[in-house]
Amino acid sequence: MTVRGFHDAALDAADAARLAGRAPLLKGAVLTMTTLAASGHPGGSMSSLEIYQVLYGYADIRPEEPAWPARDRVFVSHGHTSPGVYAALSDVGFFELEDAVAHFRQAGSIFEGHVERRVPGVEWSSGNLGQGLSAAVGSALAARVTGAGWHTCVAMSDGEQMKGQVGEARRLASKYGLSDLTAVIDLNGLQISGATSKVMPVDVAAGFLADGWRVIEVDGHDVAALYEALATARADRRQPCAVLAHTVMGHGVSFMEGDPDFHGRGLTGDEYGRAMRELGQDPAWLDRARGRRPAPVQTPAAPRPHPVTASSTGAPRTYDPHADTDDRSAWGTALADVAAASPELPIAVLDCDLMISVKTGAFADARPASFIECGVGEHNAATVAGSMSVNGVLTFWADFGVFGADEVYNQQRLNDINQASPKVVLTHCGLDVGEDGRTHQCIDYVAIFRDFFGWRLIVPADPNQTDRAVRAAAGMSEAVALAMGRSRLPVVLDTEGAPAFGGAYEFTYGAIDVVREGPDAVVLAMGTVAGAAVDAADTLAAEGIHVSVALVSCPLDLDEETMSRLCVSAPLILTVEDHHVRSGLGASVAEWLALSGIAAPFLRLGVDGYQSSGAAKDLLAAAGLDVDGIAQTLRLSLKV
Ligand SMILES: Cc1ncc(C[n+]2csc(CCOP(=O)(O)OP(=O)(O)O)c2C)c(N)n1
Repeated sequence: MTVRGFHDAALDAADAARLAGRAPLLKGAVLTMTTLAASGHPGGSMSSLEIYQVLYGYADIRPEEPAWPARDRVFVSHGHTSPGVYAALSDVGFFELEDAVAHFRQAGSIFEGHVERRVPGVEWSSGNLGQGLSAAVGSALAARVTGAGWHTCVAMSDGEQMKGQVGEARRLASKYGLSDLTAVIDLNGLQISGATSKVMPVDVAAGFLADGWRVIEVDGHDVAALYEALATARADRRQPCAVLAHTVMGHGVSFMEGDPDFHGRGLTGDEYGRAMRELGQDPAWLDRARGRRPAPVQTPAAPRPHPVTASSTGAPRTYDPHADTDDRSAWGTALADVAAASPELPIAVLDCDLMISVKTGAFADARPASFIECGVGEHNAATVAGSMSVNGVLTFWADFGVFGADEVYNQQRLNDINQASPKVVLTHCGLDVGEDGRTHQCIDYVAIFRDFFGWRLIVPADPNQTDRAVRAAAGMSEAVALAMGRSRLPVVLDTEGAPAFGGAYEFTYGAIDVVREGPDAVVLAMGTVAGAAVDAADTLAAEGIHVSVALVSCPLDLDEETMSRLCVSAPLILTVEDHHVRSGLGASVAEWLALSGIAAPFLRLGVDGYQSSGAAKDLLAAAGLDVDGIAQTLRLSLKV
């Protein structure tokens, strides 16, 4: 019997015969579940079926312990072939086949139309084509950073080879010599609109070869050949390998073979009967499965390992009022401190050719093996970060806001769906980007992260709060985005003239920090313009106008108690932010007021259009977001 781990050079003949003998049953399961659900993707599931049989049959995984930490990682990038994945996983014992067949694509079931991480054996939810290789690269990098010995495999389709992110991932794998990584590509030559060669010609082998991979071509329905290719790939210690598996869409059923119509539809009753008879399977399976569908799903969702977090993060630093520094530098320094305080902790920092601007150089110098330069490949970097975070590494990625958030919205969304916990540090947010102009002004980061369910967003007010927030984020098990501008900022001072966020201050997620108290108005300010809001309040105080200033660092989770205390009887509420005025802090506060039934006079100061190139101080002044502008808005609104 062939043992798990692809250590034998060839598949035992009895094993090969057993797998080949099971394939028609598993293809019958694919047809039964897609016919019962009247939707799904049988064609690709059948072309990939033997690939899944061999991967799940011989990777070093434990069906009885799906989260075994040392397991090989098997990723599936073309998540629409979930029927094939579920059939093959059940066949090695991850769950009962009938459960998946009966509950495929049923509301509330874990057996979704695209593979989902809640299904035991599934490493990564996919369905947005082109991201799976990046997830696998993240896993292979995580094995390296943690010193673990697992091998990573990823199954992909030929259609998704058109995506640019695949090229980004190939190059990163090759650059870092990830020989513990194998991709298997189902080359069935078809996709939704017909022949892949007509939809968009791609020379798959040439692409992998050009990027430094080894390429092995096999018949993707020959389990012995697939096994041998995967064993060869695994034994290769020099480079990552791509196994190009030549397959047939709808394999096993004559009228389905080679017909792209079966990419994405279930069979009619008549077609189902004919197909099952060809496969030697019982067409009565459909009615049996239908009978079971109203019963609850039996398979428990897979356990999720707790992500790695830092418990010691070093002594916080306090920047004094004359520090003349920026949040970016405070972040980079705090990161280096966290790494120094936890020398044994697996930490990685990803960069996309902006190390100098995003201030990760000190970490790169201290931990060069954990500093991963992804080049101009943000889509890949976003997914790599997510995957590393679920594979035992505290993972940071620092980039400009427009590239770490706007550019990669869908990758961050998929990280959310996967409950990954990367820490993404977004610099150059708002108008505060230097003189780069509107293409670089990330004025929508609150809006972006508002759309997700698991992400936390932190927008610190000054370098001291940045320092504390970075250390706190390193200890959080959630995905965290930290957003900041580029400029040097004033240190926010308390009423005694001491740093408001220095000394013993500790960052608490969701807290609102009230740094000035006054009865005439409430100013809720965020991020880059927090210091200006405080100075505006101090200017007005000298004129006899006393306003409260509350600094909101967590615009997606407003502290109820503080909001109520400040807003219930406020004569005027003003939000101030270097962000799109419709979708940032002002939107959060408007929503909070409406949901709380508070009808207070309410104004929003923010960015109401893309701005030109120019110094941040000039752009912010033009938007009324400097000290004078904020003070004047308050004077006019209070009619004094
Ligand atoms: C990023 C992205 N774009 C578009 C789609 C819609 N879509 C689903 S499958 C598919 C292509 C199918 O071709 P292939 O991946 O080769 O799968 P096969 O037909 O062989 O099953 C497309 C365009 C998607 N899922 N993800």
